[in-house]
Amino acid sequence: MIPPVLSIAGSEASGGAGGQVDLKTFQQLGTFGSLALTCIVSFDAPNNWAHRVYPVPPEITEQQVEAAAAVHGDDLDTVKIGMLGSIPMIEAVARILDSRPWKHVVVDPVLICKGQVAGEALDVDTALRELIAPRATVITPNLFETTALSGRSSIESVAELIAAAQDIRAQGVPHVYAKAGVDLPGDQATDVLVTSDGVEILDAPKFPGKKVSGAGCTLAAAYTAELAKGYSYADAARAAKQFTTASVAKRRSGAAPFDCAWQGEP
Ligand code: PXL
Repeated sequence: MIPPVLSIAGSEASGGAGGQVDLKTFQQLGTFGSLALTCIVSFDAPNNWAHRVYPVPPEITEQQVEAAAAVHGDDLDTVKIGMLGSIPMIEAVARILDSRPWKHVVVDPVLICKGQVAGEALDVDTALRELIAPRATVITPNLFETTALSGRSSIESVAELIAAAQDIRAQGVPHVYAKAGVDLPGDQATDVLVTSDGVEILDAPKFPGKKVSGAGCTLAAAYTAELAKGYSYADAARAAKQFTTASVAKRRSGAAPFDCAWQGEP
C-alpha cells in the first residue's frame, strides 16, 4: 500500500515553499500526497519579495479535508500542518484534528511570513500553542518559532536550542524537532530532536551561497512521509534531515534573491 498523507498548508505559487513543497516531498518519498489549502501566497517581487496572503475560508479547508478523508478512508492517518495564518483557521484545524483518530500529527508552526505584521504573529503564536500544539505528535519549529514558542527573547547556541526544545516538550508535545538549520553561528546546520528518549543532535554541513527557500517545509514534509511509511520518530527524523540536506545541495537557482530546495532527482 502506498501510504496516503495529507498536508494542510498554504499555496506558495513559485513552488519553493508551502503545499507545493509538501506534495513534491511526499511524492519523492513514495507516499500519496493530498493537500487542503489554508491560504494562497503570492510573492510581490518588486516590493522586496513581500508575501501577499489571501486566506481561504476555514470551512472550505474543512471541506477539503473531508474530501481527502472520503477518498482515502481509514488509511489516511498521517497529517502535516503548515501555514495557518489566522485564529479562525487555527480553530478549524483543531476541529479537523479532533474529527478522526490521526496517528501522526506533524505540526510545522509557521508563525510569520514576510509581509505579515509581528502583532498578528503574536496572536497566532498563542493560538498555535493553545489549540494545535496539544494535538501534535511532532512539532518542527525553526529557530524563530522555537524562540517564540519557548517564550525566550533569543537562542544563541545549541545548548540554548536544546533547553528551548525541552521547554516546548514540557508544554505537552511528545516529539520536538527544532530546526535551527543554518540560523545558529558555526559551520554546521544543526537541528535537535527532543523526546522521552532524550536529546539527539542532527548536524549537516552548511552550504555556501544564497539562502534556500523551502528547506523547513521539506524537513517537516519528509518527517511526515517517513512516519506514514512506518518508521520510528527517531529514524524518520534522521531520514528527513538527510533528505533535506540533499534537497538543499541540489537547490535550484533562479531570478530571486534566494534559491529553492529541490526534492527530485539531480
Ligand atoms: O516557509 C514557510 C512558508 C510556509 N507556507 C507558505 C509560505 C511559506 C513561506 O513563504 O509561503 C505558504
